[in-house]
Amino acid sequence: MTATDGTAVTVLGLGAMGRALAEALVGAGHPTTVWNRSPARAEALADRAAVAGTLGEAVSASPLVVACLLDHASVHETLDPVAAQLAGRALVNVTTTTPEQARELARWADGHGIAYLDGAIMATPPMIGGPGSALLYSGDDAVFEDHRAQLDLWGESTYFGPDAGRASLWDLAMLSGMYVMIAGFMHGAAMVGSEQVTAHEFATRAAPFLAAMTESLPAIAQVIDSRDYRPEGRQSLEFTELAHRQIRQASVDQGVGTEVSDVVHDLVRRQIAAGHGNEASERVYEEMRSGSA
Ligand code: FVH
Repeated sequence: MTATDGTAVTVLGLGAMGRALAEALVGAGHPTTVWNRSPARAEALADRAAVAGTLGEAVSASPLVVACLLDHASVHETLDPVAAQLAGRALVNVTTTTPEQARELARWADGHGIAYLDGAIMATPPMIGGPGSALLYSGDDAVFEDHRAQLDLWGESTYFGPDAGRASLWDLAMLSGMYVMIAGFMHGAAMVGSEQVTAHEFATRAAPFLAAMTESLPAIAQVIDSRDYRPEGRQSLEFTELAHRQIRQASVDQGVGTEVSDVVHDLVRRQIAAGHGNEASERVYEEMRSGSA
């Protein structure tokens, strides 16, 4: 157990993630109070944490209250009835929300005299407190500074500024990259799977290839940030379009769905139709920024 400043912390929501957060606090010696809508999940921690009998007791037990619930609606459902008890306390909400939902919660908290820090967890529950666990925060900077020691127990903490929506925006942007990449992997697995190749076998080759491809993200970013889509040596939209046509034809021939690659193919074709065929494939970014995608 690490020596702590003894700050008491309350954790609301003991799903897979909330429990991991609470266990990290308990393990570091913080007096921890827990509450969960269905009491059985809280009772499982009774030997190490104080189990609050009511939500009001939970909130009143600590200067720092952490909410780790399902979604924005469940946060309001939980916190609205105890807004008065939360007044004067620090609320860190690590529930996944959209940026606008986070900003709405910040305004709600401000209206009730609650210091609000929004958080986004870039980790799975087993990763909490270990290497690779990163948490993004935005909102009240004093909450971030005053409770940095507690927040750092969960992973590397980064503060993105006073706009409470910022951490959520980064969170969902990174999740978009992850989900689309994994969908592309699954499409590839389905292609070779049509010839009895296991997904495992495909993964042994796809993982190092995709890892090598991610090394090119800074170079891609440089083209996008410069807004100069005619640098030497970049793959053109015309070339990328041909590759997508071939991916599509091969998928159809193998009896595999084309939905995932069709999305990218469409974006490429729209930029070509707008007269940019000879420009770098990074121009797809402009298609997305235009909001027409
Ligand atoms: N698990 C993960 O890998 C991800 C990693 C990235 C961040 N997320 C977000 O963390 C939030 C909680 O996720 P979780 O994994 O703990 O989720 P569950 O295990 O499903 O637990 C959900 C808890 O929320 C409680 N809850 C649901 N609805 C309500 C409600 N209307 N009022 C009060 N509490 C509610 C639920 O309670 P119960 O069902 O046990 O009674 C759980 O405590 C989430 O935003 C992820 O996106 C995790």
